[in-house]
Formats: sequence, C-alpha cells, structure tokens
Amino acid sequence: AFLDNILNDATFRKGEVTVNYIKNTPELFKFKEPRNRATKMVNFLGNVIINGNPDVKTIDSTKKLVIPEIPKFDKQQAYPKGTKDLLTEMGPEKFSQWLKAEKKIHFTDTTMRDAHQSLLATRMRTTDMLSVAEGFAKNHPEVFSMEVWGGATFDVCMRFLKENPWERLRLLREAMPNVLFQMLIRGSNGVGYTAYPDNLIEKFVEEAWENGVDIFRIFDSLNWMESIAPCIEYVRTKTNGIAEGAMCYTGDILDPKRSKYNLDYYLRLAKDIENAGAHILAIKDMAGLLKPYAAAELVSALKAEVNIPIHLHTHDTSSIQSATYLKAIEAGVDVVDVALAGLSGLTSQPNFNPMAEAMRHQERENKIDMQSLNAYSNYWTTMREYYYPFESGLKSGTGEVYRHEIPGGQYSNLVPQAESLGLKDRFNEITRMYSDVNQLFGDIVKVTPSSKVVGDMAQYLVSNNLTIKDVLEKGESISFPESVKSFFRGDLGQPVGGFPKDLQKIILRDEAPYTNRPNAHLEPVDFEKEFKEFQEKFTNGMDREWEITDFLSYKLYPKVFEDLYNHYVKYGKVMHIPTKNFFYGMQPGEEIIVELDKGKTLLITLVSVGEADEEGKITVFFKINGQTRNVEIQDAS
Ligand code: 3PY
Ligand code: ZN
Repeated sequence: AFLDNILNDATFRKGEVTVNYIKNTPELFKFKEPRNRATKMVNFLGNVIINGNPDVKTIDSTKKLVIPEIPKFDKQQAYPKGTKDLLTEMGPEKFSQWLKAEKKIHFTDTTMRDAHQSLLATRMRTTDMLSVAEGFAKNHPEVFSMEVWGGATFDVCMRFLKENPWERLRLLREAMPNVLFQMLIRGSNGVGYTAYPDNLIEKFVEEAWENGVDIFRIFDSLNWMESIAPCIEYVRTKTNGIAEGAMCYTGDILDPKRSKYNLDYYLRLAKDIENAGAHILAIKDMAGLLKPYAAAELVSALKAEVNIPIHLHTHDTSSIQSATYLKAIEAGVDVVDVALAGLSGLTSQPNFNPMAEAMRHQERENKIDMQSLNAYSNYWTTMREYYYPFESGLKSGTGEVYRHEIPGGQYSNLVPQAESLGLKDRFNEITRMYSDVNQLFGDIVKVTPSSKVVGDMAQYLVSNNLTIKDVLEKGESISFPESVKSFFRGDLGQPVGGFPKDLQKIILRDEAPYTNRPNAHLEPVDFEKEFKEFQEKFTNGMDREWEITDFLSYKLYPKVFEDLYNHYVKYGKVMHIPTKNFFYGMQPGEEIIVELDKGKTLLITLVSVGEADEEGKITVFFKINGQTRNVEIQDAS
C-alpha cells in the first residue's frame, strides 16, 4: 500500500523527488482501507437475510417474482441519431425554434423518474433502468427526451436505495448518449425541500449538465418568478442545455369561482417565464387537474401569446388525462409527458403506448414501433412487481383529486406516511383535511415542497384530532409542525396573493416573517474551503477520491449523505445487487451474479443460515466465486 501511494503521488510522478521527500509527504502514510468489497457485500446481504431491508415493511411470501424479458437490440450497432445530437448541432436557441416548427407530436418518457416517483414512492433502482437503457436508446431514438433525474429521485437514491444519484446519471448517460436527458429542479429549492444558497444551486446546475442533464425543467412550488428566473439564468450561462421554465397548474380556469388562478394569471406567468429566457415553456399539472376543455383553452391562448414551444406534463390520477392530451395536441402543444404502459396511469403519467397509437394516421403522428414499445412496457410490468411494498394501493382513477388536489408524486408518499403515523384507516380524512388546509392557507399552489407543508399540517391536525376552527380559535396553544412555521416565515418564498395575515400571526406568534427571497438570508457556499473540510471530515474507509458532486450531495442533504457514507464504509457499493436480493435477501442454495464495478463480477451463493448463539449472533454461510465466506450477523429482532 505504501508503494502504491508513492507510485500515485503527484510529486513522485513528476520526478521531483528530493532527499526529504518521504519525510515531507505525510500523505504517503495515509492508507486506504483494504478493499474488501466482496466481504462487505455479503455482509449487506447477510443483514438483509437476517434482519430484512429496513425499507421493506412487509414481505409477501406468496409473491412470485418473474425474471423480466429484456427486449433485443444490436450491441454492435451505433446509436441512431436522436434529439441529443440535434441539440449538440444546433445549440439551445435553434433547437427551441426547430421544436416549435415541428409538426409531429413529441413524447417525453418519464418512466425512469416521475412514473416510479408517483407509483412506487421513487424506489426504482438504477440497475433495473440500466438493463433496458441502451436498448431503448437504440430502438427508440425518436423520443423527445427521457426524464431520468431530479425531483425526489435525488433524495430517495441516497436515503433509501443507498446509491449515488450522480452515478445513476452518469451510467444512464453512457448507455443513452443520443437522446435528451431531462431533470426536474425546484428552482431555489434545488432537489430539496427548502431554499439553498444561490451559488449552490448554480453549481448544482453546472454539474448536472456536466454529468448528463440536457433539459432543466425549472419550477417553483409557489409559482414565484423570483425563484424560477435565477435558475433559468444559471442554465443559460453555465450550460449549453435547455432551460424549460414551468408554471404549475392549479385550480380550474373554467371555473369562474376559482378566479385566483384564471387564464389571465397563467398567460402573465407564461410571459414572465419566456421573458426570463426559457427555451421551452412547461405546463406542469402535478396533480392532474387540467381537464380536457381547459387544456384546449389554455394551450390555444398560450400558443397565441408566447413564442417558445410548449411542453405539457400531467398526472392521470383522475384517469381522464389522455383526453387532456388529445385536446392539447389539437390546440398545438409541442411535447407531452407519458410513461411506458407498465408504469403509467393513475398517479403517474398517461400511458405512452396507446397515446402514440391514438395519433397513428393523424397529421401529427410520430411514427413509433408499437411492438417494440410494448416489449419495453412489458419489461416494466414485470419489474414493477419487485417493488410491491411501495405501491400506493390506489386501484382506479378518482374524481376526488379535483377536491384534494394532491400531486401525483405526493400521493404515493402520503400513504406510507399516514401508515407510519397509525393513520392508515383515516386516509380519506387526511385527504379532506388536505383540501381544508389549502383553503386555510389561502388556496396555494401545491407541489414539492409547498405540498409537503399542506400534507404535514393535514396529518398533524388529523392525528391530534384538531379542526380548522381549533387552529383559528386556539392556535396560540398549538405547536405547529416545523415545516408549517418555516413556510409562514417565508422560507419557501411568497405565495400568489401573499399569506393570510391573521393566520400568519397565529403561527409565527412574535416572529417577523420576511418577504424577500429566502436565499438572501443564506450565506453563499465557500467552495474551496468547504470542499476541503468535507474531504477531511469523510476520510476513513473511502476507496475513491471525493468529487465535487459528492460535496454537492452533502450540501443538499447533510444528514442523508452522512448516513449514506457510513453505509458505504460498512457495506460498499450495493447498487448492482439485483433488486430481488436487495429488498428481500436470498434463499439457501440461491446463486446470484453481482457486478462489483465495471467488468468485475462476483458469483455469490447463499449456502445456509446458522442458528442464533446466546448473544443473538447468526452465522451466514456464503460462497464467493466458489470460496467459502462466512459472516456473523447480529439478529436485531
Ligand atoms: C417533485 O418536485 O419531485 C415533483 O415531482 C413535483 O411534481
Ligand atoms: Zn409530475
């Protein structure tokens, strides 16, 4: 190891070694921990076998998990030209004009981001995406973009899947170099739940581009331009990618009683987004409230008012949203967001396959090989079964969404949250309270993170048997959730029409709220100094150099990152463990092949599981590439 350090040392490599070289180079004595990665991996597996994956609350032992069929493709074939190549050729401005001039309808595939975020609590693992990534990019270069990153995936990747989100991005990028990659970014809130320093968001955007993101869909959870505009600017100045400014759709433009969010409101907002320099305008209908005839009116009006292409996003919670797409397509929308059939519908996006088929022989047809598209959908249908503990349980479309207005991505999270609070049986009550809280707050835009505030408040009130009247009449004696206090302080920015003043007083008491950008209250990050401190803080047990992207993960989610680091030190890289074994362990006699790293694979066999000794320790007997390897696991039950 000492010799390795010398051979890798920059001074030594430059041939600048002097007499006191060894004495003056203390780094030579810093040894990396032996890379016993195989042992770490069986330690992880042993733990899941004995104690279960902590993220899996219930196991259905009758469940049959079938190996999915991976659609065929030619490994030797070069990647066909796709939208990514076009962007490289044209640059963002020309690309935007090209898109606007396109006659055919374009499709963004959300399967690898919003679809599983909205159906499976964001738990889809990188390995299951990688299995089909190259083939999909080769067989379907006609997709407009793949939404693969951002939103809740960043957090969940680290917190629950124990993966590095940047690595996911890089691996997917490598497998799909020809189509545009899209991410969702929450303006000043980045991929988190609160405002971050401006220069942190700026650096994040730059690194996201460097690592593979092309289209940045930028929104703010209160439709606040002061959070959207700076982020558009970062994309324009720090990348050659596309700034897609999004307006979040709430209310109902056809309902004269919901005048706060009327057509005029959206037209003004769209103009502001265009003027801020967006290359594309997105209508982000996060809860699926945009009804077909409203879509016709909104899209027609926008087409007349703005000069950039329009990208429509919705969730099919009601089950009527493909009608919304048809109306929007007739009105001239340029791109719609869809998910492959197996991961579509309900709280996810409308179904890609029949949507594309519905356009066949129409003047805006986008020619897509349906048989191949179905084969990919079938892959996801089979794969989805592996994630059964994370299903929300919603079985059919619901008109309730027009009342509660819960975003699709939040719905699938609210269910386990309610369950963990012991409120599973009162879920309908929570959704009713959610809409009452929204009214109490003055009818706000609800999408991450503002939707979380409403959800937290609703769950808090239900679990404490409190009513809206209680809040208004005896709010002084209620200790409101931290997220609610923070919201009323102005940490998420300013809602349309401002805060209800009386309620703000009840919640904040003597604390003064602020009305300027929350970022103005945050110290900028000193990258040079803090990155160094970061590297010093996390030294032991790392078998690779820290990258700036690791530091960004840490700055966005310090505690989650630290837990991930500790997990990595203990168990190594677990992202390539097959999903079945990652969540449910192994059966005696079962053999699996796991990639440790590119080109390095292990054949792991679970031989048997011993009995617990008096201290509750259990020996688990494995074979790794034919060699016996036993690990002792503490039974935590
Ligand atoms: C997110 O912010 O994660 C969303 O998907 C909002 O719709
Ligand atoms: Zn969405």
